[in-house]
Amino acid sequence: MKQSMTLIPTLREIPADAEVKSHQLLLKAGFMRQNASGVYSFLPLGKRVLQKVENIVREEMDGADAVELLMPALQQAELWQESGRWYTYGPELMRLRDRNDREFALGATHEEVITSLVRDEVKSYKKLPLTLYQIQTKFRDEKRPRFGLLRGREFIMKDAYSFHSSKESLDEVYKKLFQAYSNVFSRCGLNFRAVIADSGAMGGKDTHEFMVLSDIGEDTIAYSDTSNYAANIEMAPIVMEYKRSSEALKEMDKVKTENQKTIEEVAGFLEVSHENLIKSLLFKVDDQYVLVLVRGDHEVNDVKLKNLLEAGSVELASAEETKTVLSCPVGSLGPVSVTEVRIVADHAVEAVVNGVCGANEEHYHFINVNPGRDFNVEQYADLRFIKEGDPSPDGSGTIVFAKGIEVGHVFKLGTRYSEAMNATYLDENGKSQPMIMGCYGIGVSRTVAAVAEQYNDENGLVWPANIAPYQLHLIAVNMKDETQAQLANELYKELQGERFEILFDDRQERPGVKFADSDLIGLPLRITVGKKASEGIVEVKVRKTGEVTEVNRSELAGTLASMLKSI
Ligand code: 9G3
Repeated sequence: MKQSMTLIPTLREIPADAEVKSHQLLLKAGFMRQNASGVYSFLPLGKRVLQKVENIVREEMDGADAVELLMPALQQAELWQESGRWYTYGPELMRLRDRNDREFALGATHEEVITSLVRDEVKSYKKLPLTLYQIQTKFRDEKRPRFGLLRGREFIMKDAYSFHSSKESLDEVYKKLFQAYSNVFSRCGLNFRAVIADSGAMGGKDTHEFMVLSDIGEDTIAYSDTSNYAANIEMAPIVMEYKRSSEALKEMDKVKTENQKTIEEVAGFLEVSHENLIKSLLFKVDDQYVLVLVRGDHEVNDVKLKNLLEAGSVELASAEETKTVLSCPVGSLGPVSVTEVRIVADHAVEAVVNGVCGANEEHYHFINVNPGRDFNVEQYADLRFIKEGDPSPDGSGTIVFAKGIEVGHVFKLGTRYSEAMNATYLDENGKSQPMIMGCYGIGVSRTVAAVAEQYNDENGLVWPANIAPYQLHLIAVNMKDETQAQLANELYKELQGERFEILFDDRQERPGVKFADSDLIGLPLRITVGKKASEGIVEVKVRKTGEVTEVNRSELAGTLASMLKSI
């Protein structure tokens, strides 16, 4: 492709509202442009990278015996009413009415559509297992779109759905797709981890997220410093025993804590360690209130709380709500003689001896509080976030945190949708059974941004050869110089003939501008036709290392081919 024929509007300045590298560079290098908040156009270079990622996804999905189809983005409300999700999703689900005033959703995901399709077309166990996938635009009206393609409101997802007549069959396909996902992200050159994730509202049990390690990731991964254990921090279970001190139980007493509100202040004033404090937080769980207790040095894990109570929604109660429900300010909350709400506690609380907690009276705390003697807990459970330094749940090593960008997510759904939507098959005994399902997503446009996030330097993008928009960037230092222009045009034709993907900067621009744009766009190899054109000698520069070699035009194709294999 000649640059005089395409559209690569590089910018001199970094756009002000772009906060992260990938967002800045994809805009600056002319790969994409924003249309609206969280809504982007892929310009020609961006589209080519997207295409490369999609092709890798297709190859790996087809290699795992999945079959591609294409479902509509316009989804009838009736389907979402059947699954119940029409009522449980809020403003994030984009809804519209057609000319006959019929209601539709713009597809945020396709469990309902695919289940209704398979329900109608598959009746016998002989047709199972069946794994279908699509690569398609999704719509989710994010409250705070940000970081460019990393959190958009319209994005490209590969979503796959598998249907089974047994759990073993689901496990088999899950494993195959798990491997396919690892292949996809490895081939994209990404440094990723598969982490145990929380299935959340998706129902099924087993689920993993594929996380690209990045400081700007929104998710926190808890991983072992010695084994390959890795889990989303929301999910990581605590597997440690809490030792209870052998000191004698003391008389509970109420003390004035005039100006101490926070855990820090109370601990400092009463000279107790955080491990000896009991923190009480009031949560609104669906339509009831629950008092949750954790040790002073721990934090409540709302996802574990939600899963324990099998709740639809879990929200920390506001200060006003707390005042209304327990008639005391948040800073003085405690479990002693609380009867208005349920009390659940993290296991660590059970081992507190002669602890401190709020006295449910402003400016007062209790000391020498002992669970079981001074207050009751309806249920002890693992309700806290894992911390760095905690023992790894798999028993080897200790936990370290890292930030991650979720680029893939695989779920074992079970029969959550097939039962809700009556997607059944006749088993070998002619008995009607609900299909067992799995679902598997890759954020394709998000993957493009994740690669840009991991592959850049002070001069711009540095694409891995596998997914670069083109393999070669051909530049003539001076297109007005007859010899240079002629050699450049000849090489352009020759290398295209050799099936290289080549971008030819044939613009009448100053060399400095061309070289700066070339570094910014980040193609793997640059061929410069310059003053040695008359000797048939060109320069080849590796973008990643900056290494430059002079090559005679007669060896150019062979040299380029071997260089592309090794970068
Ligand atoms: C919605 C909206 C947002 C959503 C969903 C539904 C996330 C929703 C979870 C999934 C699960 C899997 C198939 C591919 C892999 C992921 N955000 N999820 O279901 F209506 Cl507005 O999408 N779906």
